[in-house]
Amino acid sequence: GSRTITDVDVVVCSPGRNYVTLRLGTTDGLVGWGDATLNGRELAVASYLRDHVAPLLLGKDASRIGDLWQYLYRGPYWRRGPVTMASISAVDQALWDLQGKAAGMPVFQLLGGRARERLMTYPHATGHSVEDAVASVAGRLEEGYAAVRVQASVPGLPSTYGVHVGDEAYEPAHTDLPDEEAWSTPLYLDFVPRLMKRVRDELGFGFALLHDGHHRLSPTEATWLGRELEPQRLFWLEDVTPAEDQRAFAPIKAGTTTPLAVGEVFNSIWDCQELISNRWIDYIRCATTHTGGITHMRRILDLADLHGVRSGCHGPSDVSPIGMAANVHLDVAIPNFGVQEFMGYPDAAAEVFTTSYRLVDGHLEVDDDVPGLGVEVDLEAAERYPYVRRYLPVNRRLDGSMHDW
Ligand code: GCO
Ligand code: MG
Repeated sequence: GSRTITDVDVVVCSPGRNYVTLRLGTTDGLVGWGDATLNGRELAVASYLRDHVAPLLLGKDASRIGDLWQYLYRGPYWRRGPVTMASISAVDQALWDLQGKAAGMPVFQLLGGRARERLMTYPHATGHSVEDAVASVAGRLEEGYAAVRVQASVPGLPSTYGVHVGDEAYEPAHTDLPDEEAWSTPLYLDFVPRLMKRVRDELGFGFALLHDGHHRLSPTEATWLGRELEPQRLFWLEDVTPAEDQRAFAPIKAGTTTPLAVGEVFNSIWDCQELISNRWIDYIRCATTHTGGITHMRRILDLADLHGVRSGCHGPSDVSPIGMAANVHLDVAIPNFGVQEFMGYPDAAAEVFTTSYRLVDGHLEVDDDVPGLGVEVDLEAAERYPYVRRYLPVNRRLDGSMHDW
């Protein structure tokens, strides 16, 4: 018979960092989970779900995933945007989770079945000096990773985004009000080629090396950096310039053979349509949590495959283990998988979320026999970790004006 949605709950918890979790219950007693975490703006999504989406879902047939997606996308008149699309993502993930549980199959089976045994996965290596950063990469390689992203403090700047603070592990949003970071393009451009050369000189070319520019360069500066980095044969150079200006990537692509990755702040296929169809990028970085869920990510990844673009789903600690599971189920099934980012999670997150994917020798693997997305959520544990206000930093140039990041 049909499976009707009987309850909709939104849980915001903070086991080490904030997560927005959607729970859907159905008449057949199944529970589906979805992730709607939007770093630094969590409560806006929680309200969108609670106040505007929950009333629409009650009584709906949970098996009609595609139709419910259209209902939530076309229905409100107002389309796209991170809050709307993260909310739709959570519903869509929860519906795929329910569909898998009803079928007794992991979601990747519903997506066409397994295409690979394990996923090349990259963690972050960071350092306050070049030596620290090289040592950090070496440590990651010893853990078994075949790919590593490296960021290090830019000499002459008081702090650099993407690098751990003190002894704490790097966590994007870690302050009650936005941290004010400082930026200098000349200092950055002077430093990064030296950093990457040292990594290759000391550790060789036997692994995929990645770097994230966090949207801070102009197209001309980005092209220069891409060229300087060509001898280090990067796996990718990420987010070189703010990508709402898709056409800015045409000259960069034409000017360097360093592969380009973009997309973690995108929320729909329309944000990357030109980037992909013109082949201006090599990897698409969208996260299932921010891009309308599995239903819409599949379209983006199919468009990408058609144009020789591979996946590199966003996987920082601010995508919850549910959203990571959604990435992982897509990753194992699609033909054009590239790499999966995995930052790991704060220890307390494991009290709330248990997953059927796991890290083995630096590669993510997912079980064959756990139905749905394979994530279980302990709501009592979640209650022990109430929401904590956290902001991402802002980025200012040395003259005090705001810069992109
Ligand atoms: C990445 C990202 C993160 C983001 C963070 C913002 O590549 O993992 O750039 O470091 O800055 O997810 O919320
Ligand atoms: Mg990034």
